[in-house]
Amino acid sequence: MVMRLSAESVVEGRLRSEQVDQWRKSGYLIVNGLIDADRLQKLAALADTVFPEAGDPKADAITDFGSDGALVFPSQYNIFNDVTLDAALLQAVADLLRVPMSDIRLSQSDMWPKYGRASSQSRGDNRDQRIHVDYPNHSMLHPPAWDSPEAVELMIYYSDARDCGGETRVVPKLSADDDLYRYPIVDSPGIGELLFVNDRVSAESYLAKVAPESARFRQKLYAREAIVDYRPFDILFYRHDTWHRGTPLKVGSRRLAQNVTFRLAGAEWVSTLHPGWAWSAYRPTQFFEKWLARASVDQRGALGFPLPGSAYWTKETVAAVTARYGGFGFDPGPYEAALNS
Ligand SMILES: O=C(O)CCC(=O)C(=O)O
Ligand SMILES: [Fe+2]
Repeated sequence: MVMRLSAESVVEGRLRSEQVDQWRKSGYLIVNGLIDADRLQKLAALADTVFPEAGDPKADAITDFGSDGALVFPSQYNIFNDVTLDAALLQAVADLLRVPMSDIRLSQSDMWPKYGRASSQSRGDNRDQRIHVDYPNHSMLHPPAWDSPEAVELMIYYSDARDCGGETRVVPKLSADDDLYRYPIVDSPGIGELLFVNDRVSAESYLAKVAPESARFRQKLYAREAIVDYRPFDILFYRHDTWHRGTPLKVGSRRLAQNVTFRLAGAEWVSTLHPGWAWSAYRPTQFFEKWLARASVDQRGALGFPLPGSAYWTKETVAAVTARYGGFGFDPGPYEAALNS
């Protein structure tokens, strides 16, 4: 019997210390109730209109992760940005990494659909994924020692596993010297000289030929998988070094989920996965400037906008930044106050 994991609730918007410990020791944590449900409901309704319905021929071309830019940060839709940088979410990430909120930076937010099909189309298909860790496309390096995590990955589910299946599976880390979490983590396609293959059957037959010891090791990972039995608005917190994979959805169904990643401010080798915000600040609608002007100090901080008290802020820079964003409602108050304190 494969173990089914379900969400624990969050009270008063803050993870309990046992929940933080679980993420830090086992590599995953599933919670519900962290982000306001009305907010998530609004975003779910938006995503429903952005992505093709199950059965729409347009869905046929979608066989891998991501929205291809349709719903990534920063978005023309404020609700997407505000869920991405939700205050309770930022606090939870800071709690998991055991750092002040000023030390975390956003490096990914992508909301995407997955569709249920009877068979995988190619080696790159994400229908039935090979067991993997996510660090290779997030980091130029390798995750540091287990006890010093530098990033938090999370997945917000907007669908119900009872309707569409497609449960993510994770391999819980059982102890500090768990064999399945041997270091460095190299037993996966796409690491070192091993070619990237997404589909489970193709990946395992490839590895059986070119890396038989890894292939045998991976059978133990599959044997220890646990199922994330998600409900709408559950959040799976995991890590760049957590073994996990996506599994097939029920044929004819659609799952909506959002992947978000935060890194430590100092971990510059953890890249931002989509184009980021640079070119967004030059759009005719000025959506990014408008959102930034109204964002909270902490939301801006998670993008690297200097916090009150930073050496960047002087009387002159406060005035200059206000000259840029004041017309959109930017309040220089917090930055000014820190100058005078
Ligand atoms: O679809 C899922 O449940 C997991 C996706 C995933 O792990 C990935 O695309 O890297
Ligand atoms: Fe993954």
